[in-house]
Amino acid sequence: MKKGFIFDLDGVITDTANLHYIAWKDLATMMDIEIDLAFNERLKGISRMDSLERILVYGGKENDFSLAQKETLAEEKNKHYVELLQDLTPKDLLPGVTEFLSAARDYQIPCVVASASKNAPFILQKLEVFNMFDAIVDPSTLKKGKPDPEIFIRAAEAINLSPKEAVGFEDARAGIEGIKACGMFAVGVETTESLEQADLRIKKLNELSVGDLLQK
Ligand code: G16
Ligand code: MG
Repeated sequence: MKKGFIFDLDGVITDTANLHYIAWKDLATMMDIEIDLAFNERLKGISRMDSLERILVYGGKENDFSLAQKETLAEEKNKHYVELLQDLTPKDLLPGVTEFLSAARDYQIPCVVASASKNAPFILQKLEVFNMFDAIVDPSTLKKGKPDPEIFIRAAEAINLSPKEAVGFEDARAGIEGIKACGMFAVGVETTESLEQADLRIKKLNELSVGDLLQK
């Protein structure tokens, strides 16, 4: 019997991958690096600084910048990304999310956000679902990013559960790996990536019944 739900944000609650892509692509172009949508898949679920590192390695420029310069570049990308987030509304919630969160509330099942994004609280406010969550893990307090399970362990702790008592929802391979590594039941939301490692694979949250999931 499961007692809590742990949600990734980008790709599960809403899809801001394209906004991340626009902001990264602009920054990469400025550095003479060409990225495409296929490469963007490799940035899903990966923290801001790790994403920048991957872009620099991809462009063969990993030794061209100091840490301070990289921090400035990451800040620039974030400024652009936050500008793009201003237009977000509840219409940008992925199908079935509101219904699923309401059903979880009816069953008195706590919900937590385990996102690599430091913008998660702002995004949840724009989507008008901030109050549907009992906790949001602060990614700046983590030692390691996904695929490390730390964020999912911390999310379960926030609602006084062990990872085995919770269900984790993820759209990225790195996230599914983290969920499985701490013994949590993994629901893979397959948008673009296929998630063979997940215990249950769906396309949209509205395919699931909260009652059935709690029995897993
Ligand atoms: C998201 C995205 C990643 C992004 C990361 C950090 O993670 O999938 O592409 O790099 O957050 O975001 P920010 O720059 O806003 O801190 P998730 O875990 O919600 O899929
Ligand atoms: Mg994601």
